[in-house]
Amino acid sequence: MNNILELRSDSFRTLMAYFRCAIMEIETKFNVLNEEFSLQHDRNPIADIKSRLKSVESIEDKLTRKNLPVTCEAIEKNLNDVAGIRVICTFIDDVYMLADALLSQDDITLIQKKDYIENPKPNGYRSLHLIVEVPIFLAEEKRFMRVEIQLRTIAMDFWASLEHQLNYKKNITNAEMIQNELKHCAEVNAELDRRMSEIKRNIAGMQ
Ligand code: 0O2
Repeated sequence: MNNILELRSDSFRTLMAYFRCAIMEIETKFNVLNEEFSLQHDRNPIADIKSRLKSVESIEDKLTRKNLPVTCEAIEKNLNDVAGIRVICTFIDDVYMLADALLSQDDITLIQKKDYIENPKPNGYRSLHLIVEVPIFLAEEKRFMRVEIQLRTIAMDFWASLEHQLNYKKNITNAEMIQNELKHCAEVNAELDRRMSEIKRNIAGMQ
């Protein structure tokens, strides 16, 4: 079959449905953890969960960029971010608590971890990225699907969303001043996260 046409085929639609199921599985796991934590601690560690399936155009672009054939097989083997979930947390501690709780579940396999909170990107980007494999249970089979999870605080999400709109992958030339300003904002943001965590700890100590 013509490579590009394969992305219009039934098998492609089925594969995308499997990725949607994987998103549902992971979202449910985070919702359960949020519920349990809020019962125990009277606050929600998760402020918001956003999910997205990579668009056909982005899938095609990414495969082509990587010199891979535009096929379902290549997607399953090589693309880790077709199913993406972003978990927006209240405090930095919540990011690691939720990541640890998810990764300790016996049906979750960690494929890759990138800690851009511990080691921010040179532009100031901060988030914890996990690639995990989760099983989805179909009528007659169990399939393991990969999902990219980005965990970050509200402050990190605020910065990343604005930076994405303004700058990310836009190849702005002569923009040293803008890059420096964005990096400075990321550092102010990180300080804000630290101070809010400190306030949380102080309040907890008073109770
Ligand atoms: P979009 O438009 O958000 O979908 P790979 O995914 O393997 O090709 P990489 O760069 O090794 O590439 O993956 P990494 O570092 O885990 O980053 C993947 C995703 O993190 C990006 O997805 C962005 O969503 C986010 N991200 C990474 N760096 C930045 C950054 O500097 N600024 C912002 N705002 N977001 C970032 P996509 O598919 O590249 O983009």
